[in-house]
Amino acid sequence: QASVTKIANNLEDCIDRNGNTIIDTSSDVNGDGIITTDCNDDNLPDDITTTCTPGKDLEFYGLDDECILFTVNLGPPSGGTGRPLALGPDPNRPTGPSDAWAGMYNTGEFFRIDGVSGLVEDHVQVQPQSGVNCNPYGAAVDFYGILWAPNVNTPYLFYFDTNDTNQQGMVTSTIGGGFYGIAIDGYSETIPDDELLIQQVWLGDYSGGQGAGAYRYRPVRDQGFWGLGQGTWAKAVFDKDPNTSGLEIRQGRGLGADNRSPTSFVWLALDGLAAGGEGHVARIPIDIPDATTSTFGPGDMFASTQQGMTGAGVAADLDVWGVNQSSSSVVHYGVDAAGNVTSGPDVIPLDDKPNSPEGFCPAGTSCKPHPYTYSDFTGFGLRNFTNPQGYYAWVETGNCPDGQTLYLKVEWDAETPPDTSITMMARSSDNLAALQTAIWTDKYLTSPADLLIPPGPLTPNPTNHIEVLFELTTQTDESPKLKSFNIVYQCSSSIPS
Ligand SMILES: [Ca+2]
Ligand SMILES: [Ca+2]
Ligand SMILES: [Ca+2]
Ligand SMILES: [Ca+2]
Repeated sequence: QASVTKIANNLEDCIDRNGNTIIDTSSDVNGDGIITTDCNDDNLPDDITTTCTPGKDLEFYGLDDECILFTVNLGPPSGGTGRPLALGPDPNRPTGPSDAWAGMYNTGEFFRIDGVSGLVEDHVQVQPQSGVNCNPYGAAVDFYGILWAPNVNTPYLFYFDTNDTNQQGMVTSTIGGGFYGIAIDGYSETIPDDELLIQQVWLGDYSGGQGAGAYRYRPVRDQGFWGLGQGTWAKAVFDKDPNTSGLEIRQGRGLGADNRSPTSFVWLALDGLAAGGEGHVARIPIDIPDATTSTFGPGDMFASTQQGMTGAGVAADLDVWGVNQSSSSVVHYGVDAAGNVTSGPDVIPLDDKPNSPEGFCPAGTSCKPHPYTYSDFTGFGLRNFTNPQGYYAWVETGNCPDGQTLYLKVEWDAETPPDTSITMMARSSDNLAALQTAIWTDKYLTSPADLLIPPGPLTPNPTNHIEVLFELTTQTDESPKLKSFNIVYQCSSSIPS
């Protein structure tokens, strides 16, 4: 059965389930650069009950790991093939975890999984389009809430609106197609006096052989849902690197876009899976010309020394990482502000039993890690393109007698360049613990916000505690600035009647 598992990345988000006051989670206890999964040398992964061989540290907790938050089973009890997974905003929860969209390759179904509870909140059957069944392989959600999902090794790109899931469509590449991984970029266009965020869809080209690369789809964004299928295509291909001993580049796989300026780049994994082939990270400027194929050479290809690169992605510091399925490793490249690769590949092995053969485990096959990703494994796309909002939250407690603080207004001073905005919403509670689950007002668009009238009123009020949440958004390179704010209240007993 297909499933989705959520794993916390920060210790503060993990749960001390066994009550021993510490978070029991896998880590590199002895500092040798790798987490050893088998400290008692029985060729089985350890868990919290494992007694290590003397001199070794327990570094791996398996399913006892207290940073594993939940697992959700999806689809039929057997036979389902879960493939695409993408994160997108929960409109009811502007702060905190995104929701996850998980798709089924063999049926074209998508499930919306709540990022906090793990409950399946929505089930979408993507309908056949023009006689083509949806067999989603990857997925990405864009800024507008559109989920894009290619059929693998075809020219078919499906999409639907996550906010209105009956709105579904498919667009067919006009420039060939053997789609694999998927990414969204931050491309925008200047329409007279206005900046329109377009966000292009990038797809690895799996069709194979020399000349592999990626496809770029540029949807029309100012014509409603219909316009999403009226866009234009381009292709980037890569010539063989003459300095590489391996013979072929083979397939384009996963990719990720950065947000460099003035030129942004997409970073593409070329898997190198031909015998002896070496994987490369390849670089494509996101504004390659429409309706044509742009060819790139060795200067835009960066050798990895590793095999089977399926993922390429951008880190928060704008450095680039490749993930190598065959070699069980990742590679890191230092990249400067202009997009020049300045260091690397730094190879980080993930195989903690390098001296054991591939079949060392009882299963007898595929016992090594073989990491596999072809989408947004760093979260860079989520933070910068899917959900680029910033937030500022503040909790204040009135100094009136218990339950008698009447919150009147929130005033703020801000700079909002064109196509940026700052909105505010508030919630209140008599006790602090309940504030975390209190209901927000709708968004106030301008200062001062009168908390006694719509889009409020704030409820309960009078009360004790208030939380205000400012949301800062931009559709350009410019950012809004919240310079100061003030919460106005009085004690309710002092209201003149
Ligand atoms: Ca614990
Ligand atoms: Ca270690
Ligand atoms: Ca073991
Ligand atoms: Ca949700």
